[in-house]
Amino acid sequence: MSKTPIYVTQPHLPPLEEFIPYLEQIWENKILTNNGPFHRQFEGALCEWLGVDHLALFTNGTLALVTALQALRITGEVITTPFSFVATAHALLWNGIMPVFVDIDPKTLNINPARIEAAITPKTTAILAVHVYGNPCDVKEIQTIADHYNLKVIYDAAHAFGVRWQNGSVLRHGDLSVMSFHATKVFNTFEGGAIVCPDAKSKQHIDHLKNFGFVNETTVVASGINGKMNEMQAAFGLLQLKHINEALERRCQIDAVYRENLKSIEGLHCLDYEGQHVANYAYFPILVGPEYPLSRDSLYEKLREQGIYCRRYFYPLISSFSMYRGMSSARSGNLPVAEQIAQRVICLPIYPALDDMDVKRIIEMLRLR
Ligand code: T4K
Repeated sequence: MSKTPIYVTQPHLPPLEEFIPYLEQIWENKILTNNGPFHRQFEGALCEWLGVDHLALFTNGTLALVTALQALRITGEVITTPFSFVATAHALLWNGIMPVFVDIDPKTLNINPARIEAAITPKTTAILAVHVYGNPCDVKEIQTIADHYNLKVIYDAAHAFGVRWQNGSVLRHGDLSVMSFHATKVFNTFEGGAIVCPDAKSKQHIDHLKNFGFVNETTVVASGINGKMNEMQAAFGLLQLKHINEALERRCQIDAVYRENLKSIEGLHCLDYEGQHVANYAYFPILVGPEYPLSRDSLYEKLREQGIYCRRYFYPLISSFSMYRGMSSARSGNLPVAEQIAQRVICLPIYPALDDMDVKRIIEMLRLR
């Protein structure tokens, strides 16, 4: 039995020798950043692969989120989910915006559109929703509410690389969608991110914002930031794109094996997501029910003792961290579904290098054998 630690995820790395020619080219032309040749190539290749018309690359997803909010001039209050990585709400606070947490849907674990209207106040300017685990939000319903109340919609699509919904990329919905290419994601550029934009004009504005507001050598049009992706990241992204289909295929296989085997383990439940979408198998969350002999945390510890490092994404809820917990939308009782899910969820390892023996070993552990 393998004693190699198994993590919740591991980056999919192409053979090292395939990256050398890219490095040689960077060394040769000495352009390391600032919209260099790999950056330009990668933007085009990514748009094509994702099926979107415009995107702006960023050095990481969090700066992309912060910039997306700036680009849309969002202020006041923004309705969002407590069940996400903390960067979602932090991006609001960094912009001086008050997050207003709304409970999640028990099936999708995404923001529950039926709870949004009650949270809207005269100060509300936008909805910041998250396609958690890559499962699409109810984009239609969210847009209907946003149109009615004249709100912007931003999707934190950090988990949604390659996800398709109704014959197109899920990233085309909302005013802007923000992606992350962090090492732990389905597709990575070490660190990285992007904003998917609806048109060339908004992309241009975002390109200015991520480059200090510079339009040319002497003109600054906004108090921008440095959010640029560098040439090393872009080159790695181009190479990764060549391998993304095989990575997604392996994730899909692992997902299927887990689903089949978990059917016979009482008390462990796969996510009952019924969305008609092309998934990316970014995460494999399960919910630990009362019928299972161990609590979620005991299972988490037991797996760790065996070198299987699962994660309880997203526990604790964002709303329970000290900078949020005093807010009225974070009060206990306002977010019952999110609170319950955060106590029950555990994400099993899923990544292309996980072999069949590893998956078998994890399943045996879950059977408590
Ligand atoms: N919005 C959402 C919804 C997000 O999930 C995230 C990021 C963001 C926004 C912000 O995007 P970025 O600014 O990060 O681009 C990780 C990631 O750091 C974070 O990017 C991600 N979400 C979050 C869900 O997970 P941690 O603290 O759990 O990561 P860490 O370092 O504990 O890694 C988990 C496991 O992955 C490790 O046990 C081993 C493995 N690993 C990790 C790294 C970094 C590797 O094998 N190699 C590596 O290089 O936050």
